[in-house]
Amino acid sequence: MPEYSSTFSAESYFSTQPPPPSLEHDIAGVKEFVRRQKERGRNVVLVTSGGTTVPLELNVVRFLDNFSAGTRGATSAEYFLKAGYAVIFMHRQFSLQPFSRHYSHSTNPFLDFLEIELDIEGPSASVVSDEASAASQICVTPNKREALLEVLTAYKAVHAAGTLHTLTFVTVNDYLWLLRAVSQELSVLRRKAMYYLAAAVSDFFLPRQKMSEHKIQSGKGSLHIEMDQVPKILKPMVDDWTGKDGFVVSFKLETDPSLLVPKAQTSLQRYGHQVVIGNDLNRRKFEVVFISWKYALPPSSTSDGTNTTESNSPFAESWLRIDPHDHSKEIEEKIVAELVKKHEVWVAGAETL
Ligand code: PAZ
Repeated sequence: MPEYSSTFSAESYFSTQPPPPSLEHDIAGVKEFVRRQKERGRNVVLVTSGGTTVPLELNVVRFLDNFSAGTRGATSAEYFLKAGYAVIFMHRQFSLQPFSRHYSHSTNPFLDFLEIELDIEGPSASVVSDEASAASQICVTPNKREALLEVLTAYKAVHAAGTLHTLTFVTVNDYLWLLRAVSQELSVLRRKAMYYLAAAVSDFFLPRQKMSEHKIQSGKGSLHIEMDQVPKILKPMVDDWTGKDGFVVSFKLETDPSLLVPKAQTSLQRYGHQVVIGNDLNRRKFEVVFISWKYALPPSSTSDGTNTTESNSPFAESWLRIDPHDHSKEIEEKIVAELVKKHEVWVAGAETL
């Protein structure tokens, strides 16, 4: 491997940091999935979801994590499936997944709505014995049946259609290697591929060459760790890995609301993709902002997109909102509906959205 340097371009990252051991196997599965969807003429969306970790040791005991439960990704994946897309769901191991997210162990544990119904021919219901459990059946609590049936029907239909392919990552290194390889596989679909990057990706990491092999010992007082910047991969993703044809949607998470729109605009300008969805940490479940291009393809002029007045700004800004108190609605339904419309225009080959 080439020598390690402390600033990483995407290229130097991949030539100095090792791929995850499962990469080849994972990509063989993706290749086959994409081939089948291409044969059927389906649009395919890659949804990334959940947070990446940064291990501090090679034999990892401690790691830094990025905030994300995986709600945005798992919920959006369901709406994309409903809209007829095939979905590659690339998520952080053990974060929420489409369909099973409705029965998360912490918010809606499934054991709580299952009931044991004892066989009337069997032993008395008041006696819990091995014999009784052998003669009993498991039933769903009546008032939970309708919702479960709806989720289960959609889940079984997706399985039967073979339109959902799941991949997992844990570390930021797993994520970067997978993202590159999956994007390259998906690029054969040209404009029919969408990339929906909702995962919360670490900005800093410890290169393998700097990591301690064993658990960092605590006897020496405070701990000082200098981390390197994770390379900005959106540019190579847009220009190279997806062959410039993919419809790329990235997310921008901020906690200072005044930064949301300018940071999303800067990101769109810098990477030249199609849409940035901005969300504020505390309002993300009921409000997001779409930043896209107002006129045509990203301007390739010398303008850096700053110092523009509202009327000559190249950016379109549109807010999507739902009622924060109405828990029967999910903002991802609106996000996905809006993206499907924009993607249709993109697939048709138009230069404008
Ligand atoms: O997974 P979740 O629903 O808890 O959170 C979703 C999110 C806020 C991580 C996502 O919408 C997002 O903004 N992802 C990009 C984060 C970033 O700027 O790195």
